[in-house]
Formats: sequence, structure tokens, C-alpha cells
Amino acid sequence: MNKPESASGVGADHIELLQTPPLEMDADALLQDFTHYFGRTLGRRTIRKNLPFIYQALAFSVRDRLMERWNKTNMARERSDSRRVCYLSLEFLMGRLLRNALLSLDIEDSAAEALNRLGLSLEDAYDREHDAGLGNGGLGRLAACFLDSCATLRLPVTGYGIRYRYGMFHQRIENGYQIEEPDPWLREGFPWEIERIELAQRVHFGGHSESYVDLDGHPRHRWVNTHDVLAVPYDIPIPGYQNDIVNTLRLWSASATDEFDLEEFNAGEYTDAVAAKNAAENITMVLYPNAATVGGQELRLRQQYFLVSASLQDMLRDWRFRHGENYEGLADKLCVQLNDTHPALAVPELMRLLLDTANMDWDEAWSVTRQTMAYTNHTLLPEALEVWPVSLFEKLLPRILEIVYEINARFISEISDRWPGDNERLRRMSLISSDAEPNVRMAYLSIIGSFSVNGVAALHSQLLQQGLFRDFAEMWPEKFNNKTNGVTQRRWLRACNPALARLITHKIGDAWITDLNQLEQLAPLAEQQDFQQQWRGVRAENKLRLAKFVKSRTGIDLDPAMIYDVQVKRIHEYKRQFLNLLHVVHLYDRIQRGEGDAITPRAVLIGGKAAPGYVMAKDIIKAINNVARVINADKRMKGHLQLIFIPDYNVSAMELICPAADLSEQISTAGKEASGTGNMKFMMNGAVTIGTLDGANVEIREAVGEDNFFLFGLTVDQIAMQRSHYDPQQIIAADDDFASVVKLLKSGHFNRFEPGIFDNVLLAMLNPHDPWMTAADFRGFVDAQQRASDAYSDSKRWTAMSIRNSAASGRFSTDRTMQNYNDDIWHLQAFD
Ligand code: 26V
Repeated sequence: MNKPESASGVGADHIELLQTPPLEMDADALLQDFTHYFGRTLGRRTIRKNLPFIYQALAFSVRDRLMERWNKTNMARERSDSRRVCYLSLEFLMGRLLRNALLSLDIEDSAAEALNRLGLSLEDAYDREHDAGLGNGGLGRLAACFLDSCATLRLPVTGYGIRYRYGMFHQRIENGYQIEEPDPWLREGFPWEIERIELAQRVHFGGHSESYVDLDGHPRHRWVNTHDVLAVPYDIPIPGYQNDIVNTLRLWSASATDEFDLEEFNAGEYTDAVAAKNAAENITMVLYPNAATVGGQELRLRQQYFLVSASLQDMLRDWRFRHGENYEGLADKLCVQLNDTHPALAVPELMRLLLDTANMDWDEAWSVTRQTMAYTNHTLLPEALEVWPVSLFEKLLPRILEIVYEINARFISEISDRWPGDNERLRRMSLISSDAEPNVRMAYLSIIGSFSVNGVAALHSQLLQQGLFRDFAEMWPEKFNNKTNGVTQRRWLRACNPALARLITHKIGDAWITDLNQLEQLAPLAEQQDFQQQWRGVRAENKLRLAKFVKSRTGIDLDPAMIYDVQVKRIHEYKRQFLNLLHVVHLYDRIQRGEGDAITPRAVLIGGKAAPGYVMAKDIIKAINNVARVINADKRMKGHLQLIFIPDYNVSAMELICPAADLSEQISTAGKEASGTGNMKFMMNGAVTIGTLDGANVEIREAVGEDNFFLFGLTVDQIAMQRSHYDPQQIIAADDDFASVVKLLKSGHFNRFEPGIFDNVLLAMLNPHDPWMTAADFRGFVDAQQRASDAYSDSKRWTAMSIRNSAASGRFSTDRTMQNYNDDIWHLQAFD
């Protein structure tokens, strides 16, 4: 029998390759390789007309250098047979990879020089790369930052995801409305991936489940008459920072199985056969944009099962390679971290593989499964908790449904033993809801099937245990824990803010790049005049750079003398972009009344995408754009106020935006934002936060001190207490400024020829049942904005606040987050 191949595919005969001398890292060597790829591989001759190929030729040259280290990392892992983590996520929002690779290999200067010799600029090459936008927002970008930190910490962590043909849609703004356009990000080729067809897996759908008795007389199940889809992996290298480690992100692409086609072909149905091929390949066609509520989209469930089944089969193949067919010790060597409930089917799928293909008995399989899975929750909004109709499971995943039923039956009997007669509790905790159309509750499946459940900020984890998951926290208190989010400083400071990175390194050395707590050393310099001046100089440069970008995207001239007041994130009611807009209208109102000179000049920048089906979020975008058009055209506002909607907000846009922001808007209704991570990117780069006590804002404020944070708004407890007698109309009537703002918005001043377009958003705010209680926080917000304005007009004071924010951001590195996951959940040994 053939020895099964290992996960990395590095078998026994790779020695020769690794014995060849490593590639040189200087400009000469890079230039030579570049020329080779440009001319011989890509077949281009003239450089001027071929910018995309300049990027590609450079990327190939860099990839070769990664590849050597990648092979070595895979070999080291195989030799040591170490425990490892697989991070399962429907989203990895990687952004661009070239610059990250150059910095990780410490060859950015060599690359710049190599291109310079040809009269080319490295910056131009960077700009040709399309973002890998395989995620919606915070949850997907978090996964990308995690991978960066794990490689840098030398932790054996593999990301598993989906290679969507179309990533997050592009946003165009037309007459103030959002228009969605597809994102064919692979069209010009993606030089970072390696197809691994030899590691393809087969994933079942449909058919039915059959029971039989095996040769030993044991009752068994098999899933038959299935429609199978092939999962083909594409590997992307994840370099650690200057440590020669390269981990793997494995993305699966769906393709039709050959037999599937053949059957139909033999029946003379050639066109049907090709159509069937399409149906299979549709599974990985497009990333789902998240909506206000989760809906039962069949294709989305297919995506989830496709990822989970292919990935787990891949992990078990790796296990067999080392340990053979006995899976008892699996949980000692493998931990599967579930990024939200999206890959929750990993629980019943691992059960299926252990029961049906490895012939384990239930108790053994269940014990292995529960000791392998760990689950991270990313939302407190009940409407965002995933459920799937039982009927859909029955049709698509009949064998998986059986297993879910069995898990539930055993779980229910556990509850009855512990709380006899408590039927209300049984109903509340059941995996299957008692709705008219019964649903499978994916969060409960994740909790029951895992040994660890964590939230993503201290407040969020605490609220989960008191609220949504209260019954489960009572049953298994030891499972619940917190892991506050972070961001990687390699991308979100070192790469995106080179001028500030240089200044910081000049002052305190470069250890902060892998140990962000080093930034504390900046705190004593906060008041120092020279340093302040340099700090302001860098920030001024960054503001000019952003102004250029805004000009190119919108045609508007941003005034860099103004305070840049920035809110960029997905558009959602709970994030309260509309509250931000109310403040802008209030400033407009004051300036109109002649108070312009009393107001600190301000440019308000708002960016973000709305889910295509989320009508209210789209109305908010339209409202922002209408108000912006009136303000920016009004001569009286000149030098006082600007409002700009930045179209198509994404990772690369944030890389220009966060180094230039003065004020970071983190203004969600308390108790709704699980953590936030944009807040951390801004802080790291020296923006000061105006925010509510929500998510990680609480910890940000604690770290930087209350004097360096503009706090406003009701707390979680106050929100709960005031909800029952909340009366927005009365709040507005009692506040002249607020009444005037609402009057302006109702008057048609900002929508002269578009009557009624603000009705939706206004009515929502005026509703006593407004879940986001926007009106309640208007006054507090406006006052906090005034305090921010006052602070900004004292440039020394502001600069000190800015420096202190950056200095206190050490805790918000994903290096710390990953260390916490590893200490408490994963227990991995770092590569030596
Ligand atoms: C939900 C859905 C549902 C329908 C289909 C597509 C889709 C895609 C994503 C989601 C997830 C929403 C949850 C989420 O993004 N949470 C965010 O996670 C961040 C990282 O932990 C955190 O900083 C944010 O506060 C939290 O909102």
C-alpha cells in the first residue's frame, strides 16, 4: 500500500531541493529573477506598458524566497510531530501581500533598488496588486492578523478557508446611492497561491443515510447516493516577521468530480453534464456579504459544509500519515478553532468521520470531538446568531442531521439529569428550536461540541455569560473565557505608516515590531517639544497623503489643516453612523447661524459598505452623501466644515486612512459591538478615540487613561434601565440644538428634489422602540465632540494625547492575543 501523503505534501524525496544554496537577497539577485519572470515566464518585452506584469514578476521573485522557507517550515513540523491548530474561517480578509512579504523577508530596500535600476517604482508595483478581499470586515481581518502573529510567534497554525472567485463587492457611489459591483480579484492572476490538486478531497451532498450491520455485528451508518463535489486546495504562504517561518493558509475551491460528468455524458446529455459542473463550482463562486439578520441561504450552508468537510478530511489524512488509523489521541495533537459559528458543522462532521469512516463508537468519538473543538463568538446581536432550517439540513446533509439529533438527544438527557423537571430550560437550551419551522441553533452546537468558548473583548465575554449563553455558562462555567482582539502592528503600523515607524524606531529602536509593549517608552516623550514637532510633522505628511487619495476617489479637496474626524467600518444601525451625521448637521447649523469662527475646523470622513439587502444601511449612505453635497457646496462652510463619504472602503484604503486620522469614531450603542478592531488600528497610529463604553473601547480607555479618551453615552446598564421609558420625541423637544437638527433634516433642505428619502432613518430614530437608542446619546456625543475640538485647538495638548495613545496600544497587538489563545486554549509549542 502507498504511504499516504503528509499535509504539506513534502514526502521523502525533497532533500535535493533543500540542499541547493538559498537564493540571494540583494538587489542584483532580485533584478536577475525579475527579468527572468518578466521576459521568460510572463513573456513581456516592454516595461512601460506592462505595469501589472511588473508587479507579477516581482511577486514571483519574492515568492521563490518564501518558498524555500515554507518547505523548511513544513519539514520541521513533520519531523517534530508537534501539536497544531487549524483555524477554520469562512473569511480571511488578507488585503495585499507583496509589501508584507518584502518586509517579512527584510528585502524591501533591495526590491526598491532593483526596480529603480529599471526606472520603476516599488510603490507603483504595490499599487497594482488587487486586495484579496475574502471577508466582510472585522471578523475576516482578525483571522488575517491572527495568521500573521502566529507565524511571527513561530506557532504551528494553519488557516483553512474558501477561495471565493468573487470577493467582497466593490462599492460605487452614484447620485449618493451605493451600487455593488463584482470583485473578480483573480482575473489578472494571483501569484501567491500554489494549487495542490494532489491533495483534493471529496465532499458529499444530498442522498440519504442508510443503516447496516458491519462484519463484526456492529450497527453502522453510511451516507449513500450523494452528489459529490471535489475540493481543491490552494496554499498561500504566511511569512513570520524576519524569522524564516512560513505558515500556510489553505483555501478550497470547488470543482466537479469527473464521474459526475461522465455519467451524464454517457446518457448523451452533454450540456446537462456541463451544467452540473457549474452547479458544483458555484459553491465557491462568491463571498456572502453579511446582512442585518442571517437568512437561510442554501448556497451559504453548502459553503460552510464544503469548507468543514474538506478541511477535516485533510487534517485526518495528516493524522493517518503519522499515526495510522487509530484516532484516540487526536485531540492531543490537534485543536480546531472555529471563527464564529460559520464552521460549526465541524462538530457533527468530525463525528461523522470518526463514526462512519473510522468505525469509532459514539462515546469515544464524542470525547475526541469535544476535546478538539474550540469556539469564538463575535456578536451579541441575537438576530445575528446563525440558525438553519432542519428541512434544509434534511435535504442537503441528511447524515449530518442524524448526528445533530443524536447529539441533542444525549445533551437533553444530561440537562434532565441535572435539572429534573425543568422543561422550560430544556426548551431554551435545545439544539433544535421549537419554532413553527424548527431550526438548528449553530451557536449551541458550537458550545456543546467545544471545550472552550470565548468572546473577543472583556465586556463582550462578560455579557455573553450573563445574557445569550447564560444557561450554558451556568452548566459549564469552566468552558467560558475572554480573549481580547488585537491587530498586527506589522501591517497596521510598520507597513502602513512608514514615516511614524521610522520616527518611533529612531527613538526607541525597532523591538516594537515584534513586541508592541515597547511603545510604552514613548510615553515619557509625550510632552517633549522636539519629539512633538517630529510627531506632528509625520502626521501632517500622512494627512496630505490621505488628501491625495480622497481627491483621486471623490474629486474633493480635503483641507489638511482641519481635524480629521473619521468613522470607517461596515454600515450598520448599531454602529450609529447616523449619530455621527446628526453631529455634522448640528455643526452645519451652528456655522449657518454665524458661529463658524468658534468652531474648530473639521473634516468628517465616513466610509463603509452596506450589505446589499440591508435597506436601512443603504438609506444611511444616501443620507450622508446628500448632507455632504450640500455642505461641501456651501461657501459659508469653507474653512470650517467638510463631509466626505469615502467610497469602496477596504483593507488598502484603511492603510492610508488610519495613519492620517486625528479622531477615531467608535460610537456604537453600548453592549452591541463585540470588540471592534478599527479602534485599535487608529489608536496605534496616534488617533484619539471618541467613544462609548462598548467592546474593546473599555480596555482602550483603561490603557490610555480617561484624560486621553473622549467618553460619552449611556452604559450597558443605563441602556437597559432606560429602554422601557425611552421617549426620543421628548429628548428632542427638550434640546434646542437637537430640535433644530431634526427640523433641518425634515425640512427637505438636504433633499430638495428627493422628497421622503430620509423618512426611514428619521422614523427609526424617533421610534420609542429604537433598539439603538440614538437620540439618547445625542447630547453626550455633541458635548464630547466639543471637548475634542477644544483639545485639538491646543496643539501641544493634542499631540501629547496622540503620542500617549500610540504609547499605550501595546496590549492591542494580535501577538498578545495569540499568546493568550496559546496559553489558555491551544498549548502549542513554538517551532525551534
Ligand atoms: C455574519 C454573516 C451572516 C450572513 C452571511 C454572511 C455573514 C458574514 C459574517 C457575519 C459575522 C458577523 C459578526 C462579526 O463580524 N463580528 C465582528 O467581529 C469582529 C472581530 O471579532 C469584532 O471586532 C466586531 O466587533 C464584531 O462585530
